[in-house]
Amino acid sequence: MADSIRTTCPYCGVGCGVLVSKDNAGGVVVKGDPDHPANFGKLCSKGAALGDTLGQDNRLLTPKINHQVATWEQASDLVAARFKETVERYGPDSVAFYVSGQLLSEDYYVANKLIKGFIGTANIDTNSRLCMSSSVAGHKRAFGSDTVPQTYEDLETSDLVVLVGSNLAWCHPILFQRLKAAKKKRGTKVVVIDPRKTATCEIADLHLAIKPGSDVLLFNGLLSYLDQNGAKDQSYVAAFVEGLEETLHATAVDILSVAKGCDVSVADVLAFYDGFLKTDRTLSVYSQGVNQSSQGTDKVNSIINCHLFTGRIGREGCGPLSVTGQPNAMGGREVGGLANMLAAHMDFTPDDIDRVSRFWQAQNIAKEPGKKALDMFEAIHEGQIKAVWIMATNPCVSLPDAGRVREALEKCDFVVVSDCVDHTDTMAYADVVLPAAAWGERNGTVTNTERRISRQRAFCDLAGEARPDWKIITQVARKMGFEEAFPYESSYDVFHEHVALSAFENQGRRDFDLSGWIDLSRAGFDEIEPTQWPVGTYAKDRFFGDGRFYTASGKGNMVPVQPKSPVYPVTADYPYVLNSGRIRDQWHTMTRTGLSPRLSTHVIEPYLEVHPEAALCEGLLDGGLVEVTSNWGRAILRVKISENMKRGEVFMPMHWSDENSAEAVVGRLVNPVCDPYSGQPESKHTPVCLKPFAADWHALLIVREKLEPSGFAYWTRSLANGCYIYDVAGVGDPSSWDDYAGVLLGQGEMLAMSDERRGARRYAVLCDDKPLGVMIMARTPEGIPSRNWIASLFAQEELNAQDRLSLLSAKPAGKVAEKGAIVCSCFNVGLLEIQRAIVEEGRMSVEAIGVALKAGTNCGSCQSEIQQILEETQTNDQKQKVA
Ligand SMILES: Nc1nc2c(c(=O)[nH]1)N[C@H]1C(S)=C(S)[C@@H](COP(=O)(O)OP(=O)(O)OC[C@H]3O[C@@H](n4cnc5c(=O)[nH]c(N)nc54)[C@H](O)[C@@H]3O)O[C@H]1N2
Ligand SMILES: Nc1nc2c(c(=O)[nH]1)N[C@H]1C(S)=C(S)[C@@H](COP(=O)(O)OP(=O)(O)OC[C@H]3O[C@@H](n4cnc5c(=O)[nH]c(N)nc54)[C@H](O)[C@@H]3O)O[C@H]1N2
Ligand code: SF4
Ligand SMILES: [Mo]
Repeated sequence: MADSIRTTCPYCGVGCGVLVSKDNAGGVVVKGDPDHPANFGKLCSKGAALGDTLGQDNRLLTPKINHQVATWEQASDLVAARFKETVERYGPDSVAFYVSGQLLSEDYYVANKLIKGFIGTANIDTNSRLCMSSSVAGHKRAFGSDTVPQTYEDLETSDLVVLVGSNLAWCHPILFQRLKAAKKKRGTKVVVIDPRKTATCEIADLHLAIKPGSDVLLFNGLLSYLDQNGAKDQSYVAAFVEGLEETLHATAVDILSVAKGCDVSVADVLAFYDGFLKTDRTLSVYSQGVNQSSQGTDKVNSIINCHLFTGRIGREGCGPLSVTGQPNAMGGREVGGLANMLAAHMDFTPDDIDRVSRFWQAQNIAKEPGKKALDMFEAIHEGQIKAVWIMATNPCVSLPDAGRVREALEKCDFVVVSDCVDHTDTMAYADVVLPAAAWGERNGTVTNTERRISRQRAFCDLAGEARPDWKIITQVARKMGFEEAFPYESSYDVFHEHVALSAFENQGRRDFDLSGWIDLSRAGFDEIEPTQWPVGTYAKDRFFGDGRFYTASGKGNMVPVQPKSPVYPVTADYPYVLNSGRIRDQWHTMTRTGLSPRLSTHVIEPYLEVHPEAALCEGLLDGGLVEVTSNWGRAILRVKISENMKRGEVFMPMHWSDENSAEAVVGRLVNPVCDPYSGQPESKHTPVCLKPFAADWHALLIVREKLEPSGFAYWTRSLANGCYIYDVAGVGDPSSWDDYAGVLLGQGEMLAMSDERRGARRYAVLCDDKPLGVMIMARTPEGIPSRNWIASLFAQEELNAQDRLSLLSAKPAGKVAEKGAIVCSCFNVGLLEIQRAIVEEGRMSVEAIGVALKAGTNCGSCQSEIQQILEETQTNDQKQKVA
């Protein structure tokens, strides 16, 4: 390996550049790339921990047929034969691909070409349907094309940044840091619009905790206010915008109605509207709080309307900016990975179909859009789709009504799953699993939020028999009889064709244009610098500032959108709105971030965040268990009481699966409702009811070897150095606790202790003076001690007498100060340590705490939480002084 390899982070859509080099111990060192224009050398906690995820322990190393090891020859023969047979027997629409924004553009291109061009159906959809499709639909309605007009620099040159439904601090941490730095420098005002108070509110001058789903009303009100106060950009609107009168007429609403409908004060609404009115450089950044809604597309257009009206679009520091989630969500849109797009930003119009079929020399090209994700799985359930190939996504966790998705896959004749790990909830339903190359092994391109194409470059050998996705699909395509159209021997070959298609008969008609790379050599491909498209003759930084849109008339469209009630409103039986989303240190279904002990310390269990009054009303205790039920499914989660929630709304993270918990899959609860234009599911709004989950006992289990948990009413697993930590709870006691502990903890020297009065028991099994397993059982959750010091004993060479005693007394030996929940995962600094630094040492700023504890001084991802701890600790301290 060269001194260091430049590649791109495989997580979020910020698309940070990463430098990978070897260390002296045979491992690798991962650093931010100082020359990458997304991050200039910084990485967030997830990026900084990438090195922890490179091991082969959990990798899928060979193909498997019916869960038995098979050769590539056998597996690809079978996939090709079954898809071919199914198409011959039942027609092309009887098969489907379900793909992902985590594929590289080259993988995506080949999958799209195979199914749309040669199998002859557009039944290919992507998990970006659950992520970005409302933005795509909104953009197309307003601009005539799916174009993101703004760039990251606009975050730094704007005077007002409005964050709508975005928890930027946790989900796009490097953009958050750039914005925070800009705020410090130029005093940028920040407004956060989110029903929850999130870590992002650290930098908010104003937080509008709106009623879930009420965004359209809020932005329609803004448009009316702008109109009444003369904010129309006369010349821009007259020359470049359509739909003005109709939209103003249809959306007119007064501030009082807005305040009432959105459940925020008139003063706050006015403060937001006035700020927007008076600030030319206003940037609206939006994400899943906008997209994942049954009116997601309307929400997008309600925001864009205000920008078109004021001519604040495509200029420095102002415009609408949809931030993408996955590393290659944008690339997927570019190649046409959505069922309703054809390829290279071309649609299912007769001209585009003709153009693409000539380019591909495809006789059998799909003539109309295919099934979108939810409809696709419904068609599988109904038996219309009989063979499906799932690549780089875990729909049994992430799709709404995941119980029904599982039923569908169970019934499906033939299910293929390509993944890089050896176990996922979805894989359990696969007839064939195919081992894909993982991050460090992949070569190709990804496009980030600001349309910047960066290279992913391989820095290690393929694990086992893993292969890059483009190669797997190419092999199957050839075996299906399409050798000539799939001649690719490298990702360069695919990229080259993708570039050529973007340029084919384009002449500036389509925004997506890479024609400047048409003569790029293989070596040139290897050296591509991070570059924003369009690349070539029509290159520009920003779109639409010049008033040229891609609609038929060439004008931008204002769209008359109306607020709507949710399809499933809350009822007396299901009185709370379930919101769901992300936490700082985990990525989606945890197949990769779950492998990092340090990323597992920040949040150790699946939880439900509840407002104190709601908790009181439902009899829920902080740290207890709650059963959450919707019309579609149920979950058991740890209760986290928090003032950050609105009273009627609860929040659960989306990350846990059956792989690492008993019943904490978010998708099982979520209503299968979609936006009518985009088909994007309403993942942020499901009516649920809550009730305390009464367990007879609770236990902390720390074991060296992974357990196959069974018989627990509740369990969840997290990873620590040298051990696995299980939080479990049960209904009914085992006939013998001693025997039970023996089975769970393994063979060795057993230490046991029971506290008959409290009904508590503690066991430790040692082998050669090292702990093999520890179990601490109590009747209530408060009886369970903190895990950090117990887990740390597993990393010790041997246990002394005092350690043994401490295990059984469930108290650390000597005077070990408790850390509390980990806040800074880079330096393993806990809440209690930070509180002590504030109260006992008077460290009164994030910087001062950094100096004392190092917390927040590496990746910076925890700085918002430290700020919140500072505020809360100071308030509590004052309260105590007053009392
Ligand atoms: N740590 C981490 N980062 C990630 C990811 C990850 O898994 N982990 N995933 C990446 C991906 S794929 C994506 S798509 C992005 C998502 O990034 P974000 O969209 O920022 O993240 P979410 O947590 O899904 O949701 C954002 C916010 O929407 C709010 N919200 C809910 N309902 C409403 C509403 O009606 N109106 C408004 N205005 N807000 C509402 C939620 O309370 C939540 O705080 O994150 C990316 N980055
Ligand atoms: N309730 C609720 N549901 C949601 C959301 C929400 O906010 N709330 N958010 C939605 C959003 S925005 C998203 S993006 C989705 C994400 O949901 P998913 O896409 O289902 O989640 P991931 O865990 O990212 O799944 C990616 C899979 O691909 C594998 N993989 C990684 N790299 C590769 C590769 O190179 N090749 C192959 N073949 N496999 C690979 C990983 O091991 C993993 O199993 O969830 C959606 N679902
Ligand atoms: S912000 Fe973090 S997760 Fe996103 S690309 Fe950068 S390092 Fe990766
Ligand atoms: Mo996403």
